[in-house]
Amino acid sequence: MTILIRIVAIMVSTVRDGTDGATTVSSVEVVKAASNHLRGDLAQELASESANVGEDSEQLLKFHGIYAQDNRDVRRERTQSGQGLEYVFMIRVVVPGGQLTSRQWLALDEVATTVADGSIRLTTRQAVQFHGVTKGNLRTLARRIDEVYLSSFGGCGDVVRNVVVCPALGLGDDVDFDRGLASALREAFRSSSSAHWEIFVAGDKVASREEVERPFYGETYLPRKFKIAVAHPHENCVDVFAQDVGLIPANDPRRGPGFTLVVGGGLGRSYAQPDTFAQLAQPMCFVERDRVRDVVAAIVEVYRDWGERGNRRRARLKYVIADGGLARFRDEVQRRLGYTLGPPLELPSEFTADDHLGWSPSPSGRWRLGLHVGAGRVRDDVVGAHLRRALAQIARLFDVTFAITAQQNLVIADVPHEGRTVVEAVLADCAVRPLEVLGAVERHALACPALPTCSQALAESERRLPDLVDAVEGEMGRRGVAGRPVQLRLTGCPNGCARPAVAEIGVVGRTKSTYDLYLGGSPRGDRLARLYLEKVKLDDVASVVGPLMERWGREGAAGETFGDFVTRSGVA
Ligand code: SRM
Ligand code: SF4
Repeated sequence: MTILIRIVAIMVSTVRDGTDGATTVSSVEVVKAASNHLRGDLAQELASESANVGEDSEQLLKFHGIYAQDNRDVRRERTQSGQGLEYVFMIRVVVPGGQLTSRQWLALDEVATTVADGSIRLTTRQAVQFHGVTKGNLRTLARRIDEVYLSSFGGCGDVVRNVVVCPALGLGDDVDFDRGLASALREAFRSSSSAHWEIFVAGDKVASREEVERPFYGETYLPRKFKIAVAHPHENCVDVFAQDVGLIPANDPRRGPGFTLVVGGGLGRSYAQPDTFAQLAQPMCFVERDRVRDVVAAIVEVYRDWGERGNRRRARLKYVIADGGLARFRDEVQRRLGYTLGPPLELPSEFTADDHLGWSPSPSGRWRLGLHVGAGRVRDDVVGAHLRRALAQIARLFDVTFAITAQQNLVIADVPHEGRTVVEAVLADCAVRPLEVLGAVERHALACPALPTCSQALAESERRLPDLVDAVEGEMGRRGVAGRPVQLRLTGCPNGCARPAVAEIGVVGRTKSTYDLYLGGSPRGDRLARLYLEKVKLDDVASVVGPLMERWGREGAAGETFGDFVTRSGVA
């Protein structure tokens, strides 16, 4: 990038905050402004011999759904031996509402073998990640998934991210709900730059593609990421209160079907910055169905203009609302819309969370099977099981829908009645563990990828989850509460990608060998867990929670969850 472009970028990227005062912008803002709608030097850098890309391109790649990483397992020895880092890339494919066809699944399965590390990783936002891709294979991957109408564009970066929808709702269980809402929102908030197509798919410029960015993104896009989820009217498997905007379907007697809109949630924190915190989204208004897109666009615009552009750690919508107040924010959204928003409806009193596992009939007369996927990692040869092979076989046999859940699991939907036994036989043949043998903690446990790929990881996560689950389940057996469901979520740092901040037991990486222990979130996702103990070794987590679980068994009310018990009894 030439010096002149950078200077111009610095000048144009001085933005104004809500108080009309000029702010200094971060270096990422400068890169965005000078990028010619997310192009920068990407084409040249991808064509170069080098195994990695420069810093500016790293930032731009994120908008294309690509993270530049290195294998941290070998970082030290390679650096010591002067070899340099082992550069690999992670690609996050956008899957609105988590739904894929059999054909799309087979394309992902193929890519996992041909250009990635052999695994398909289902994310906590119903997307798909590929790990261990080399720079030279990025275009191959983009082209292959484009053939089945998939893309990683917008999987990361300062844009509206993958829209999450409760799978039951997305698969059409509620007649009042538009099954296509996730895709419609994806389309509405997808960047209109043709940069991704040019650089990764077509390989050259296609004149007919749009060149003007959408008004709500402008030249410098959003201050940071923006997350939207749609809950089921009666259950919260998507963690709707952890989102920038959460939509809870509701029926207003006067205004008809629509959504209670909650706003300003987010779970990431930074140890280095005490003014960062996890925050639940608050109810802001009721929105009629046909106004959803416009209202969300107005919210995104206010965030674009008022959000922090200097300190990226405080650049999320939750801080705009926490600092300026919900009333001021709502007033501004209404002013831009030109009409008054209705007050939010009462949240449903029975708001539970379903994990969508096991067989269930669908209203269309077909069947669904929810499969547990440990930490979302679909691969072969995990303790003798071949889940990836089984899923590919099912995709070849049936025209089904694969619906990824926000718990990193997979629902195989639209299975014909007579196909049930075939699906079961395929799974058994590939030694996929049936639901009945899963432990109560294992069934609900989540873990983020952390080491060796995540550059932000302070500690292990996904790789240590099985040990932690075994230890907690063992402790529960000894404490007389075996088999009772408990939600355990483990992350390698406080960014909170597996949402430990709302878990009954949240274990959050603090140093290489210690974790902070949070207790008291709720399976309904409507309460933050509290810090219980700092710097615990992972091997000690089970023995720390053991005595509390024994008390839960002894003193807890009938049916009371662990998170509710520790909160009610004041333990956490
Ligand atoms: Fe996340 C960054 C993985 C859901 C909060 N997240 C990252 C990165 C990209 C690390 C990085 O910046 O270099 C991780 C990639 C690691 C790797 O090797 O794969 C990463 N996040 C994930 C996934 C794959 C975790 C998973 O186990 O599935 C999830 C992908 C979601 C998707 O498909 O889009 C994922 N991340 C979340 C969630 C949960 C959610 O959205 O429901 C959160 C908490 C909610 C929130 O946003 O507050 C989350 N991730 C973060 C943060 C903190 C953001 C903040 O503003 O506080 C970061 C750090 C950052 O953005 O700089 C981060
Ligand atoms: Fe990486 Fe931290 Fe997210 Fe885990 S929680 S994937 S360690 S950023």
